[in-house]
Amino acid sequence: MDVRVIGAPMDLGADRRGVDMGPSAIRYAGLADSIRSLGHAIDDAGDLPVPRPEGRDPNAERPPNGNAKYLRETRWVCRRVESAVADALDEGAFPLVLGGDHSIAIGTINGVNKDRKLGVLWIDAHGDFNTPETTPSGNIHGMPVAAILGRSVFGEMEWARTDVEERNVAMVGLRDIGAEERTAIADSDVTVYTMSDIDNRGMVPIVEDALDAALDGVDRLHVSFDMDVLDPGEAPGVGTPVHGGVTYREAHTAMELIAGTDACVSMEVVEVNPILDSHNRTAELAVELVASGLGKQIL
Ligand code: B3U
Ligand code: MN
Ligand code: MN
Repeated sequence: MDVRVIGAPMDLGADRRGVDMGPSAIRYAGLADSIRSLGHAIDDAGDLPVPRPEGRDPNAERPPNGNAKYLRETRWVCRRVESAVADALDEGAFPLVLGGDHSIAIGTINGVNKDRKLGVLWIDAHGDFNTPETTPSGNIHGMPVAAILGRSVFGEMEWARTDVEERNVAMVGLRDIGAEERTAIADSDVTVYTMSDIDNRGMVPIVEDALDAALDGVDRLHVSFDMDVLDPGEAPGVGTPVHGGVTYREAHTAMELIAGTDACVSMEVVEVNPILDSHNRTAELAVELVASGLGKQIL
C-alpha cells in the first residue's frame, strides 16, 4: 500500500491555539519510519496552506442563524483538503490526514465520498454534532459530523455536506455532549457508543458493532480519530481533554479491529496539541495507533 500523508495544520476551528503544530509533532514522532516498517510505501505531500487567525475577523461570514467562527476560512481549507484526499485516492494511495482541529474532517470526508458510498467511524470524546444554532462556542471543530450529514444550514453548503447516510455513521468513546447535541443525536440515525457502553460491554463488541453499522450497505470506511477520545492521562496533548477516556490498550484494540476489516480506505488523526503535551507523548501515541490501524500486529 502507498500511504499519502497530508498535513492540515488547521487551528481556526478550535479555541486553544497549538493544534496547527500537530502534523509536525506527529511526523517528528516517527510516522514515516513506522509506516515503512509495516512494508508500506510513504509519500509525504507536506502541509496544506492554512490562513493565520491574526488580523482576521472570525465573524466575517456568519451563517444565517447562529455562529460558526472562521466559516469562510474553514471552507477554503476544507476544499483543499478535499482535493488532496481525492487526488490521493485517484492515484491509488491511502490518504492519511494529520490535523489540525477536527473541522478538517469536513474536507477529508468530502474527498473520500466523491463518487462512492462511504461509512464513517468517528472516534471521539465529543459528539461533534453541533450546528451554528446549537454551538456553545462557535467553534467548527464541534460541528463536523452535523456538517457532513448536511444538517441545518450545512445542507446548503455544497463544500460541507456529503451523501454519507446517518445510518452509516458510527461514533465511539463519547462522554461530553451538549444538551441540544444530545437531542439531535438521539433523533438521528447515527449509531453512538458512549464510554458507558465501553465500560459495560468492552471495546471489542463495541467496535465490531460500530463497524457493522458504519459498513451496512457500503464497502468503504473512513476512520476519523480524535486523540481526545483517549484518557488525558494517556494523551495530555489535546485541546479539549475530558476525563474518563479510553485506555492505551482499548485504543489499540479499536485500531487493530479496524485494520482487520480491510474496508478502511482513509484515515485522519486530529486534535494533537503539542503546546499542551508532555514530551510529544500524544503525538507518539498517534503514530502507534496509526500503525495498528494500518495493520501492525504484536506477533
Ligand atoms: N461541544 C463543544 C466542545 C467541543 C467539541 N469538540 C471539541 N470540543 N473538541 C463545542 O464547542 O461544540
Ligand atoms: Mn472531534
Ligand atoms: Mn473531541
